[in-house]
Amino acid sequence: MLDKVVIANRGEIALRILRACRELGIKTVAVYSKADRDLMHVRLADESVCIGPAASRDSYLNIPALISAAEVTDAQAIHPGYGFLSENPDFAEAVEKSGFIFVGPRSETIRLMGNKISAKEAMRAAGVPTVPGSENAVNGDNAIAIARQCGYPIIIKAAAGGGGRGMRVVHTESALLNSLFVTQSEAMAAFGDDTVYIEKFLQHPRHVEVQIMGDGEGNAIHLGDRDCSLQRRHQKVLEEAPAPLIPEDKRREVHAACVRASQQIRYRGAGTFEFLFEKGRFYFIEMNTRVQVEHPVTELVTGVDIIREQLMIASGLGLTWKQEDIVIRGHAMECRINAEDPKTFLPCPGLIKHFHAPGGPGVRMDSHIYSGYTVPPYYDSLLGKLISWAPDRNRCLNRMRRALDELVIDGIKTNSTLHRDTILRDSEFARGGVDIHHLEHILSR
Ligand code: MV4
Repeated sequence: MLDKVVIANRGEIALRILRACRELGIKTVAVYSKADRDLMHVRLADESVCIGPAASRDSYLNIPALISAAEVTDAQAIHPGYGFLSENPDFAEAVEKSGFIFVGPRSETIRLMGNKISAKEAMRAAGVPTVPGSENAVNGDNAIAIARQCGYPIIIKAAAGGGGRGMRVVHTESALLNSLFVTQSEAMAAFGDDTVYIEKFLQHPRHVEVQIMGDGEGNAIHLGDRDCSLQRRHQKVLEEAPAPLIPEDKRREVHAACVRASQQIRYRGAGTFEFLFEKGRFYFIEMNTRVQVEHPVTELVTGVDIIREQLMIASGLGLTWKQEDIVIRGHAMECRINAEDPKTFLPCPGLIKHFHAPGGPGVRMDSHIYSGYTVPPYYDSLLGKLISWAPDRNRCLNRMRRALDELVIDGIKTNSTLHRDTILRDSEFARGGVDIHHLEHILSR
């Protein structure tokens, strides 16, 4: 078992990682920026190291500072959490070249999946269904023919993009070449790589993803799926597991394909296959090589502690669970609680005068905030995640409504009213299976 781990993150996920380490008897090193001295996990960690000024670029994204923190504390491993450097192959490589264990996949796997063209190619080769489109890079010479083959509308995406960055929808051939050049130059500016590819544009998909875990030696399991369709401007707002209203044969098929692919690439750690689901079919779009914000809904329906498994795998102890022991039980839902104005969606940092977390049966709150904590303005506005579990989806919804009524966060604005008064009162959402446009649709009426 690992002896000491550096937690290269902040906020709720840093606290979540600290909790898993504690339960495994692993010592923890918190790293924090000058704006983050008062973070909950910094107080609880065995050791802590200030890694730089408030700006992420100078602290949570500072690779030498993070590796130095592992060196001075004599830690063995670095857990990147999500965001920041979690999917940066150069970071994973630097960690391992410095003699530390990166809690995540090999850097080559991160690099393979970071390029969306090579990710799709690897998945296609493993028998995972992908969105129809160009199998290679697209340029001014081949774009027109490829787009005709797909049929309009098409979407142009940056190979180095992902998560909604660097893409453009094209409806007609007359708009194609201009859109291609604009997407290429935006991709160059954003990622230093102007490679783009084309896909058929799906107009009303749901966003369904499959959680997998692999030991790096060719053994892998799936932990079922999640529906993350409720989003605004590519920011997920509410997630649930399992994805509602998917035919069971289709569900089994996509789970099996993800396990096969994970085994084929000898995937190590926690990973997520992202799919668009439309008209009864799954289409792979991207793979995330990190633990995700919404991992708790999967934990609640499987009973698997995903962060513990990541640490077990990084320790070389393999997976605790066999596929036949994984049973999806009941339904779970997660509301992301952000420090933001529920009307304008603008961030609202500041002093939390009073905080009370909901509790009772089937309720979990993953949050680092406390009464008297000041939310700094420098980072994303996630205050925490309120998660409910119940034997079925309807009871899970009722339990979430009840939990939101118990939540108290005084002093700053939050989006908890958006959850309680808009999303959880919407009859179409209550039926289940709404598409990725649904939240923006209900917000516009
Ligand atoms: C698409 C798509 C429709 N058709 N690809 C956005 C984020 C990135 N992961 C991929 N995205 C999309 N890719 C094809 N071929 C629609 C989206 C999309 C989306 C996907 C998932 C969740 C929210 C979304 C919001 C807008 C667009």
